[in-house]
Amino acid sequence: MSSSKKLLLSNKLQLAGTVWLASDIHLGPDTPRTWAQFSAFLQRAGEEADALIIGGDLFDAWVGDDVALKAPPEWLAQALAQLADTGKKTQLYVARGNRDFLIGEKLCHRIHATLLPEPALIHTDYGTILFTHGDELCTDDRAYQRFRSIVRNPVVQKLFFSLGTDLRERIARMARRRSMQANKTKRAEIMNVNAGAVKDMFMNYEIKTLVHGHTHRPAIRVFDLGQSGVLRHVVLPDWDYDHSESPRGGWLHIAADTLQLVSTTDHDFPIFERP
Ligand code: LP5
Ligand code: MN
Repeated sequence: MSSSKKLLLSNKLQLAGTVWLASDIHLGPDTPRTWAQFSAFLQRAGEEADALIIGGDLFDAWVGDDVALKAPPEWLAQALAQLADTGKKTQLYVARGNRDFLIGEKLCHRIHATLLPEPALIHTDYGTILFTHGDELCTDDRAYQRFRSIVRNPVVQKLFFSLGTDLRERIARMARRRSMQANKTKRAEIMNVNAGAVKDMFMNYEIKTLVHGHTHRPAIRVFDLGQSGVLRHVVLPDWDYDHSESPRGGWLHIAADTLQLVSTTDHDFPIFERP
C-alpha cells in the first residue's frame, strides 16, 4: 500500500448529516464587513449544520496561538467568542491555510474545534470527499513551494516561536508585502492548482470528490468518466466584503443528495460539466 494511502488511513473522518465547508475568510483588523457576513454565517452554521469545516485562511495572518490568545485585539476577541459559540453547537473543524498555518491546538481548544489533518478523507452521507486547503496543489509556483517548505519546517517554526511578538509580527508583515509584490508579476495560471497535481490527488487517494480553497476561483467541475464514474473538483469561494468592488462569500453544503456551493451574494458560482 502506497505511503499516501497509509497516511489517509489515519486522516479520516466520519461526518453524518449536513456538513458545511468554508475557507479563505481572511479575517483581520481591517475586515469588519467580511466579519459581519461571516458572523451571520457562523450563527446559521451552529443552527443548521451537523458539522462545519473551516478549510484554511480563516485569518489573514497568524503568528502563533500564544501571541493571538494572550491579549486578543477587539476584532479577534469577538471572532473567537463567536467561533467558540459555534463550536459548542456543532462539530467544528479548522484546517491550516497558507496564511494561518501556524494555528495550533491552543486556538482549537479555545474555540471548541478540532484541527483538521491535511489532506483529510471525510466520509459524508453524500459520499467520501478529500479535503485540503489547496496551496500545495499550486506546484507550478516554485517560489511559493520553496517558501512553503521553509515555513512548514518544524525547526524553522520552533525558531520563529522563540522570537518576541513584535519581531514575529514584523516578519509576517514583511512576508505579506513580499508576497503581494511577487503576486503582481506572477502569471495567473501559476497561482492556480496544477492539473496534474489535482489528477494525482484523485488517483493516489482513490476518491471521486476533491474539495479545496486557496485559489479564490470558486466552481464545481464535473468530469463524467462513463464506466469509471463521475469526478467532482470543488473550489471553495473566498470571502471579501471590505476590499473588493464585488463583495463575495459562500460555502459548500453537503448532505445525502446534495453537493452545492451556496453564495452569500446574488452572484452564483459556476458548474462546469466536462465529458
Ligand atoms: O498569501 P497570498 O495570497 O499573498 O499569496 C499566496 C502565496 N504567499 C504566501 C505568503 C503569505 O502571504 C505570507 C503570510 C505570512 C504569515 C505569517 C508567517 C510568518 C513566517 C513564519 C515562519 C515560520 O502564502 C504566494 C502564492 C499565492 O498565494 C498564490 O498561490 O503565489 O506565494 C508567494 O508569493 C511566495 C513568494 O514568491 C515568496 C514569498 C517570500 C516571503 C519571504 C518572507 C520570509 C520570512 C520567512 C521566515 C522564516
Ligand atoms: Mn490560501
